[in-house]
Amino acid sequence: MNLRSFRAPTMREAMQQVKDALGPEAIILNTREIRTGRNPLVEITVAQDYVEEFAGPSSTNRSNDWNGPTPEFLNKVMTELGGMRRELTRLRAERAVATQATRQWDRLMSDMKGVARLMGLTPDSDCPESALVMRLVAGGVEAALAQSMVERVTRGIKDMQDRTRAVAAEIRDAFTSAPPIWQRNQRSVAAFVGPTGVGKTTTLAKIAAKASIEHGKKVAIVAADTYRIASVDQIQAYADLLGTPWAVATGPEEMTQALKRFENADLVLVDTAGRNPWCDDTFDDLERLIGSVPVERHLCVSATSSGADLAQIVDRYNAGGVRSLVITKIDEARALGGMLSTVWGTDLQIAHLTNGQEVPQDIMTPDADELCQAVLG
Ligand SMILES: Nc1nc2c(ncn2[C@@H]2O[C@H](COP(=O)(O)OP(=O)(O)OP(=O)(O)O)[C@@H](O)[C@H]2O)c(=O)[nH]1
Ligand SMILES: [Mg+2]
Repeated sequence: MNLRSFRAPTMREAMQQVKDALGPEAIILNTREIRTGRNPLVEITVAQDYVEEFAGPSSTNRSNDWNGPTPEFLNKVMTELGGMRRELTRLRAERAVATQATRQWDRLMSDMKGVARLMGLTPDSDCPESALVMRLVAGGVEAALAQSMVERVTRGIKDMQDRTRAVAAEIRDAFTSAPPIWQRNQRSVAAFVGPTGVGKTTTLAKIAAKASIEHGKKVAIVAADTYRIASVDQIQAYADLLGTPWAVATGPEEMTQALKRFENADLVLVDTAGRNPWCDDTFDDLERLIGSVPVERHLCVSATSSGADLAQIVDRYNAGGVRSLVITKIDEARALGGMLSTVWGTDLQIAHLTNGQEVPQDIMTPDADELCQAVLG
């Protein structure tokens, strides 16, 4: 598009210039006042080629027998109109999608509020307590636990930041850590107990490797999981890899013999069978196997379990005495708040977190600040 500007002291004079130069059909695109010198000027910008195309090249000297816009001009206008129509259709479609997304989002929020109400929460965005509870629930904390913790900890505190600080301090306190199993000063016998498939044997192998290779401990392994086919082979494979002595114990006598055999080891690691925690036989068998020998029990639970399940699993195993917790598979968990259920209301400490399948690197000691941040966001 070819633009042309006309300047004059007044609008009337500027318009006259336009008319004189391009005729009355000139298409005005913009007018503005210019204050560069002492006296202000008016500037009119017109689309010159539109005038020429609209009225023909001779439009400026046009006589009264003008017959309307040229066919070229009409073609051009029609093409541009077609383009605009397509653009409008596209924008309408975009707006429809956006409106649909907004409706879906509103429906989702309304569903969430309904669920929260059913859970006994009060998802009132104006209520600061509720905002904190929702934040914890979003971090994976069980709803009932989030609600009761926030209510108890923030009672009497008015300021929102102080409330958040109080909750954070409570979470940090709950996540106290036990010393790493590979760093004990005295000889210890550590049995890994817990539900099926949570990573007991893998964790044992990680700790065996850390203790023997990085901390120079004399390590021995007892394979006491004779419930699952191939579990002994798994232990043998790790023991051979690490050059660690090992033995199998299928019952209490063999367990006593194995511990006697390894009485000079700094650290004896006992692999137990993963069993259904809701089944009483599980605990009877476990007691029969390790109940009468001096063994510390380290409960392995997976961070991928729900907070409610974790709380009950810990309850059941803690009845037999648990020395520390190992929380496994944090790499697979979408939120870590469920972990709060393992320690809340207990004096249990977390010895290790595991975050992958690689032996020995995917194991770490917990950091209360980091865990608190992961839960509270
Ligand atoms: N992603 C992930 N996988 C893990 C972790 N720890 C163990 N695993 C995997 O989980 C699976 C089960 O691990 P095991 O060590 O055999 O579990 P277990 O508790 O001994 O199983 P049972 O003896 O059958 O009860 C294996 O595929 C491991 O590689 C972890 O921290 N993260
Ligand atoms: Mg195992």
